[in-house]
Amino acid sequence: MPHSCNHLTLWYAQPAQKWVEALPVGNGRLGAMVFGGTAVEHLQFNEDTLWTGRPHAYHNKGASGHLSAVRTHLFEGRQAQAQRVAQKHMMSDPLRQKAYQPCGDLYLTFPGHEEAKAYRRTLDLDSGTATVSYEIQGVTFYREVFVSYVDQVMVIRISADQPGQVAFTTRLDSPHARVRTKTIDRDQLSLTGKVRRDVMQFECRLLVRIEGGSIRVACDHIDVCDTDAVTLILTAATNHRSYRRVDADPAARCDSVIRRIRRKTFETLREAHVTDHRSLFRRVALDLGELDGADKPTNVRLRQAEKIPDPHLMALYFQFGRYLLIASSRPGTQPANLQGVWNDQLDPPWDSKWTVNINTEMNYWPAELCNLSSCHEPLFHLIEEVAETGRQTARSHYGCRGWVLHHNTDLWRGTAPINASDHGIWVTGGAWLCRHLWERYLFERDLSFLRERAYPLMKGAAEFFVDFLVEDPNTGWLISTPSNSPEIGGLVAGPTMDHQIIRTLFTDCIEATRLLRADAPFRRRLTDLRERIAPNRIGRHGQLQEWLEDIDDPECTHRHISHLWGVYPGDEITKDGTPDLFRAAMQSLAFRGDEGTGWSMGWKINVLARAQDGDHAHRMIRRQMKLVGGSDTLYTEGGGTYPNLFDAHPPFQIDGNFGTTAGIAEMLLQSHADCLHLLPALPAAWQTGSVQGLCARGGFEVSIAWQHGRLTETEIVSSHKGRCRVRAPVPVTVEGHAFETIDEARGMIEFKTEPGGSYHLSRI
Ligand code: FUC
Repeated sequence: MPHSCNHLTLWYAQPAQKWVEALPVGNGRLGAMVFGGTAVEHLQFNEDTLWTGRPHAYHNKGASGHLSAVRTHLFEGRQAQAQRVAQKHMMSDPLRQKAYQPCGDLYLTFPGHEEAKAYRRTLDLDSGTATVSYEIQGVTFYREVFVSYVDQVMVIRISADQPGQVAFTTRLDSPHARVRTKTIDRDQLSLTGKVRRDVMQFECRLLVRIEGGSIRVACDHIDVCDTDAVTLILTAATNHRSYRRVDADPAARCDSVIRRIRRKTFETLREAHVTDHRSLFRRVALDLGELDGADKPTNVRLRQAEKIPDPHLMALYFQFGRYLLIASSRPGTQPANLQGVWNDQLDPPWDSKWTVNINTEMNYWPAELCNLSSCHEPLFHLIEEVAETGRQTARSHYGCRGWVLHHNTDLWRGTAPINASDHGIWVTGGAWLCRHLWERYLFERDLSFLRERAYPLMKGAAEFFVDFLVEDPNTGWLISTPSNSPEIGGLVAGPTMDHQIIRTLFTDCIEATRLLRADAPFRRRLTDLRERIAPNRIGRHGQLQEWLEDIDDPECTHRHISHLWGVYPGDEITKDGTPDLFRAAMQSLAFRGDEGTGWSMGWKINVLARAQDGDHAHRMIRRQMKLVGGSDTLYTEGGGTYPNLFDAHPPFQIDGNFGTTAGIAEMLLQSHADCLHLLPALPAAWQTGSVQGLCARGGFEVSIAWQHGRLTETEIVSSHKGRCRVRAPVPVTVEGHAFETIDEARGMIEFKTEPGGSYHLSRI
């Protein structure tokens, strides 16, 4: 029996009591939390299109008629009136968006399994499999759970090391009211349900296969007796077809999935899953060094790491982030929402939506860098859809062309401002998402992607701002108004973040039109407007101003660091390129402080990586990995990490996992400033280590090794004919190839590349 205790395994010596102790598995569409109880196993599962609501256009038809009044109030310093008018006339209809829903619960009851010995519960990141094993009266029982993307099913296998020992009762349940169960074909249970008062319908299907022994199927449960092993196969589906249509047949969908796997053995299903999972997961390896005690349970190690940093646990956390993206975002699925694909509540925190004033984007920070480019795909599809609905919102809320997305969207692709005008009216959500399209181009250099998918969406987002930007009567600059600096300071004229995002969008569009040799008049228009957008400014405390006026409060420790967007994820403020602004940005960061929600800390790690401050970034990772979840009241603790390594906002929010994963990579490799910067922020605590398979802008895959804090060797694989510029912390040579020294002081060299060429750099 496989008993994984390798370097890529989370493990625990007891079953999960709480949801944030259970272990997540998923295939992007289906997700489940495995609790691992001995007498009762509980798998709480989700299907990513099960939401409240129905197809709906949220835009508010008369809104744009009030735009000029709101602007005038803001220009003349009447913020409260501006917010009042906007709240009354310019908000989404209805005011709130809909919520992601849990789907069901699978329970297995094992009589006589209360007292178990040698208990072990694991999540093997490398095979994408959760396991449970324990011993009862000399018999070892073993469970294995995975969710296959290839076959679209969750597979659970229960076995024992002696024949005829496996016996249990299984049933399906759901938190939704009025669900119905029935049996199908003497080996299946079906559960059907409906989201209360809404149109969403779903069905879950459980197929039971026994080896030896007997099976008895009742209307709401299945008993298996005296079997050698049992394989349970679960799938689920809804009637969702697209954000406009909910006319699919969940039963037919389940049928077709079950039909396709009917003849496949457990081994075949498992092998297909593991091969698929590893084709993504194994692209990156990370070794940050070892510590004695790496074989202890993960929760124990988290506790210990509060005293002694555990580099191996950090590497595990990094790989867990990559694992979560593979498990929550695959081509054809919904993008990872605030909780990825995992949610057990009918009324989840912030509706478990896609919040785009930081959270959704952060989910995708590791996608390109950490070699999971295909997992980015669902986000691109969402952008295509909000670009459609966002066109109506642009027109009816602002009388503008192009498309706009405010700070949230849901399954129905709402794009209008929600909740309250003081933070809901924030116009740069779509423009920020467009950065992801451009970044994909930068990483892969695929001109057809740029031409066919990215640029048309980027252009639509830019067109909105061509119409929306207005001249500030006080300064003469073009500004974004009304908007806000997420979620602080209320509705204003000209928050810094908006200008950074819009300037970057214009710059990216200008570059795209050059590459595509298209749209020259539009390029000229953007070039002209870009010069007139309000610039970044340094305020009286030496800070980067968050607003047009110099009103930042140095005491404010708010979780959002929106005006640092230009440092990360943007790149218009860099340490070497714009040193004064960069210093100001770091002053702003220092005022905000290290403490924060999970995602706030995740963002700060990336900014500190760009500041090339490895030791501070490392302290932030330790803070992020502080174990929380000891108490029942999730909201009472600060940001950190739950026993299952899920990020605590609190409550659970997956963005911090992804932000920290990206941050760890960003400490080892950067490529935003016209070169591959090797080990830009290596902390003293990571003395010796290596990373393989990170991606860099320009079409490169990079592996780096270091010893005693010094780079030893690097392998760069290029997908293109061109040039590669590398900045290394020690003098390097490119073995067997000519290279030029570009900047000796900064250790910058350049060499020619061929498609598929592999270049070995070593220390001179
Ligand atoms: C933004 C943040 C909150 C939370 C929510 C989902 O509104 O300010 O902290 O993450 O999104």
